[in-house]
Amino acid sequence: MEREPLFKLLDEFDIETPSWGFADTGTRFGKFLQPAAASTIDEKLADAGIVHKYTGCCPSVAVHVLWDFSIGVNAQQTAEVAKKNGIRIGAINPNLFQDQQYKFGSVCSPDERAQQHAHRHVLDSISIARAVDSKMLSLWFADGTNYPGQDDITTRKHSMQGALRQWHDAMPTDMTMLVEYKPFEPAFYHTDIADWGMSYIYAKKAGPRAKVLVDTGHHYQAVNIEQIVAWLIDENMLGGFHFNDRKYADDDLTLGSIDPYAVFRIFHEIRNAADLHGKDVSRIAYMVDQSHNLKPKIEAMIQTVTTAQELYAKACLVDRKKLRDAQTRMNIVDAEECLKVAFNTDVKPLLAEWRERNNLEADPMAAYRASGYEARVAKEREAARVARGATSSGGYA
Ligand code: RM4
Ligand code: MN
Ligand code: MN
Repeated sequence: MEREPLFKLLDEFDIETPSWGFADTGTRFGKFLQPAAASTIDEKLADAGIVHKYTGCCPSVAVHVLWDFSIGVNAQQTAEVAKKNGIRIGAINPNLFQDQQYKFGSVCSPDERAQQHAHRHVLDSISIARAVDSKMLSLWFADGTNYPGQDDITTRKHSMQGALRQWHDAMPTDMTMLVEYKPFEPAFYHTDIADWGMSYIYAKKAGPRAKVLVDTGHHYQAVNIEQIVAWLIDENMLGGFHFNDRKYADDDLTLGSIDPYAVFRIFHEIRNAADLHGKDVSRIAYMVDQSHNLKPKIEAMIQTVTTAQELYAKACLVDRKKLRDAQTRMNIVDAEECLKVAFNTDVKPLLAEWRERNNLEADPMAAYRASGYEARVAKEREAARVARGATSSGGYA
């Protein structure tokens, strides 16, 4: 592939970072605190701005309503803070799993008060989206049951359908609803949106602006995620991704840390859909959703987005003409080699060149480390925490 078209594809490849990826996170066993981790939304936005400054490909940041906006907060002001940091607010993630009312679920709960609470929260989230000019409402539900017989699966399905339809119609007309699925956890018997087929059906019933969100960690072992991606694009139903990697379940490790070839194969299907099948893939939302508990937050994020760029660039390099030819000749070895050759190409020099063209440092990680940002904010944030009388934040993020 020629340099120019590749660089154009890289120009268009934006990745959204999550506000919660800059905060202290942990597992259900505990949280290990980092002095430089962000605790306030302003700190999270400053860190997201730094990632964009060094990578040039992360112009927006996803927010989690309960973790990032307190009641009575002026959301427009938050959008201003983002702007000052050279970024904007991206997907709005309502929180439908933390409140005590949600013990038996949110919209699928048999408890009407939980359903109403969820309904109000999503409408509030849509108002926040309007205020910050966000075009994405990203929905993930912890809804499900823990024991056979606990509740009626079909009744719950109907509740979810009704709620999604209502919220879809409450969104501004230029807003997209993303419906995320996850096979289990925290529900351990059945989950109300357990796989991509369920997300697809819910999104279809909700309305034309609802699409499926694929979180790479939300599948059972060995599921062929790239096939799901190919199908969803072909059906015009792929809304976007939550990027992370996994070894066992929803481990939330950094993207490409365990299986970079799998990520490459996903990108290959996206490029294939565009180049071979004429699909418009320009509106796919690439978002990071990880819980890099032990890595320094900003380094983890820079590592993640540069890994995503590298794997995307490799997928762009697949010689699709040659591949089609090998497929037509039914030559499996030649066909597979097309993918392997692209995957094994060292794209680091190409990316360095792309960065230099965009007035960025060739090596974002080295440049970030040399800036001394982490040590500086660690000091400031420790002092700010002491002044606030806080030793650690209570919530997950
Ligand atoms: C879930 C899922 C969602 C995220 C929550 C906190 O596993 O990945 O996207 O918002 O975690
Ligand atoms: Mn997710
Ligand atoms: Mn997850």
